[in-house]
Amino acid sequence: MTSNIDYIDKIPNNVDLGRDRVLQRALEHWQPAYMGWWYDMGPNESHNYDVYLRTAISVDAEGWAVFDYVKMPQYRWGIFLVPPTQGREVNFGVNKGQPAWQDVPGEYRSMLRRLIVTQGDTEPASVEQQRMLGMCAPSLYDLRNIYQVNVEEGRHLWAMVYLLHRYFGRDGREEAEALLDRRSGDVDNPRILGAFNEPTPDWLAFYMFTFFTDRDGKFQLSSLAESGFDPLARTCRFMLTEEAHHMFVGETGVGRIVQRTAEVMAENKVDDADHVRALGVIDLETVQRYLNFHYSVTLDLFGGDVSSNAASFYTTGLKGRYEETKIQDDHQLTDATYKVGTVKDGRVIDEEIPALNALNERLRDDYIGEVQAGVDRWNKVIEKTGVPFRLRLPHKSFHRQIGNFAGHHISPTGDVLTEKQWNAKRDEWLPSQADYTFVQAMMTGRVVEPGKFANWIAPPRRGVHTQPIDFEYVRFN
Ligand code: BYC
Repeated sequence: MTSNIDYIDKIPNNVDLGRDRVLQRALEHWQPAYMGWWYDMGPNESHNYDVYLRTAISVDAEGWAVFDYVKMPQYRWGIFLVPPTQGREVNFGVNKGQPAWQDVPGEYRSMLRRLIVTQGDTEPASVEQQRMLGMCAPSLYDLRNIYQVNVEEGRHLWAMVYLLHRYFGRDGREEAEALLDRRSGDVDNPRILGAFNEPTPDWLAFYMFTFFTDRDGKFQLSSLAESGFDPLARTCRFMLTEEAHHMFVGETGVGRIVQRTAEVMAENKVDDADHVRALGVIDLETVQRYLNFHYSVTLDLFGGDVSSNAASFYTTGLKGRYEETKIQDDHQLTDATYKVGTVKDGRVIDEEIPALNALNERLRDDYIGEVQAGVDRWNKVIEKTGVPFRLRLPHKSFHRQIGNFAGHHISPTGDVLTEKQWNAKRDEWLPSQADYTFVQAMMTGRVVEPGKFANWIAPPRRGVHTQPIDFEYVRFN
């Protein structure tokens, strides 16, 4: 096991793949199926483009990436784990203090496989959701960024498929094939989790997705990086270094949209949404509705507020809390309690439940803290222009399909309404068909001149890596 990655093998890796011929052959067998999926479901019409991408060359914190032009089908997808930590232990649950597992404990096999499959399923799903967006990119800079995100999601799929092939034998190989068969939004064979079956129809949705939903990725991967199953922990640690860029794309993307809108509003002294739209930018009310949608469907990704699955994942040592080893407590949670929201007598209230059953809610709360900080930064951008509008996170009970709030009709301020009352307000709170039509009408063609940006988005502060903003990030050939 080295930090440097072997690019001589057909499948780049730092796990000495060549030593295990059976595994290597199985993965080489899966590789063409993966490429078939990429050609069918990867970014539309992109296969011959030269894209200025980063590729991992080492798993060291410093110098892990090189930047160069790559045709995406030739991107070197592979298997990269951070090196093992000598003497690492299971750090929580009933097995706390045991040496971390290098193999799958038999009794936890199906639970672990389910976690890995659920994680793996999200990666190709997001590529499928975003596949048409390259056709209406606001600049070459943004186009390159979405492609970077897409190839790295493809690599994250490889990360989970490696674990399935290496540790789960035949059913692992079957699961790896099924990961290429399910399709985002397919009625008969959908992706596993709700948000990954929602369309990502435009660039505002894409930036919201990478800000909100990729950040769920960060928190889930962080919890899995605490796993007592060491290969999972090590692969998730490296995935997290890639994830950071995706959230950067989301935060700066939304930030640049609200900046542009607020600047145009201030310049023209308009605040009414119709007037703002007439100036060719996205009104902040529409941005708020997209925010409400992506935030609420992403909150659902954390699972039920009360979850015996989550308790089992923790007790067994398979999935920890966010930054588990930095928390000062017994790491068993036998007597601890935690507050979760629920609806009682027509009101949202908190109730105290055993902390073990509330682990999804706890992770959701950690996530909400980080998301709020990002929204505050967007508001600073708006504030600087003098425009009084502020973006707000809706109450966490709003528009939920999973957990205690599912089936209730709750407003963004957390008031429980009747279905009729809620429906009457729906289009004020969530993007309507008219909103989608408006946003998409603004994004019909793509901007291909280096250094030029669509009217509805501000340029970024700097380019990619060391390149200027007007660099030719994508060559169409
Ligand atoms: N949609 O006990 P419960 C990422 C199911 S994102 C549909 O409450 P549990 C990325 C659940 O599966 C991170 N179904 O939940 C981002 C269970 O079904 P079964 C992805 C849902 O099990 C952007 C039942 O409801 N990684 O990486 O405690 C781009 C009862 O569930 C949903 C992970 O999620 C939903 N939203 O927790 C690319 C980590 N929620 O088993 C990538 C791995 C729940 O009864 N997954 N259900 O049929 C997990 O840790 C857990 O599976 C979950 C659910 C946290 C997702």
